[in-house]
Amino acid sequence: MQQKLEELLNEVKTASVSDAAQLEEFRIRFLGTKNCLKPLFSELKNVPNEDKKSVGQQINELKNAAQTVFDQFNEQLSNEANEEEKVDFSRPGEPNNIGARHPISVIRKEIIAIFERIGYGVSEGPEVEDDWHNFSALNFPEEHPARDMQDTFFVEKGDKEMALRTHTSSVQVRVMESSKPPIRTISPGRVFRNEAISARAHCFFHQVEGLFIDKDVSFADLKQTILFFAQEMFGKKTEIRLRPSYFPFTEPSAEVDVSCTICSGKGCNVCKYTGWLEILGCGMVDPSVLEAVNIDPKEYSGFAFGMGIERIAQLKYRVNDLRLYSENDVRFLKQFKSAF
Ligand code: 2U9
Repeated sequence: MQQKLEELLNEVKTASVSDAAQLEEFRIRFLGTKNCLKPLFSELKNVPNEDKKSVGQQINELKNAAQTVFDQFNEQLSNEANEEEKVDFSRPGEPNNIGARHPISVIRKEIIAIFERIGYGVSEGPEVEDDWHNFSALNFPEEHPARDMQDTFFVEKGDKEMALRTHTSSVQVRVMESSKPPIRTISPGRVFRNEAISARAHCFFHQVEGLFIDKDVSFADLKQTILFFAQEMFGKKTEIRLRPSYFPFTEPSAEVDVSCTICSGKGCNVCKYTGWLEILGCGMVDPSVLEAVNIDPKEYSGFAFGMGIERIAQLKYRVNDLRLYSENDVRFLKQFKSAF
């Protein structure tokens, strides 16, 4: 027994541990549930009575010595591990992948900035609209196809049937109801149409619509405003042309083209060899729209215009699949670094 104790004490004192596996081996051997000291405690009953006390003490001392040696090695190993984790200040930095604005936001901000320079304010309104603000006040006849389920998303709000707005003109109806002319406002926002999703159509997109109401506002004012916008957006040499069109809320109405931003009007595959690209629709606000919001059309006149932000982005960035704008693929999004 005495000899065994001395051997074990010697083993503890001369133990060398250089990694976590060896430390674990040491722990299991001397401190684990089946450690090598346990049989010594069992053998204690065979030791003569007069020696029991001192042998018991020696086994306990051996156990304490094993614990002390374990603690020392444990601390030594964890210090070494911490040493390895220390920051290496000479390492080159990780690239900082900061985000970029969404192209729709970039163009929206750019359009807003252009119109703010000529005195327009920004107005916003609800995406879920009632029939009056989305259709009736804007002179849509009861049987107009845009009111059809196939073109508009209808939703129920309590016992009221509402629509997801199909244009932001509804916001401008609200502005006309709550303020008096002169009115000069643009309304950016998301609009919804019940269309099958493809490269050229989506069930939602973004618009900026503009409205100018005052005394003696003429078609010439409209044309000059659109020219200013087109040249600010696409460059000073940009030309515009107006083609007659029809909208329920404007009369007369026109669609506006800009000279092709690629070939400057000479003809290329972007403008399909016409030299022109369509950018927006516009017109003089129909007198019945003014009447609907209690503005006297004999005293006031005005013009309005509307454009799709995706369309302007498409022309600026050459992106011709609408779906890319809402898929949130970072490889697409990170290409649009901008001042805005
Ligand atoms: C009020 C009265 C009239 C806004 C207008 C257009 C012509 C137009 C389209 C362009 C592409 C919609 O995004 S698009 O599909 N818009 O052609 N929008 S005039 O007319 C208004 C607005 C408000 C009170």
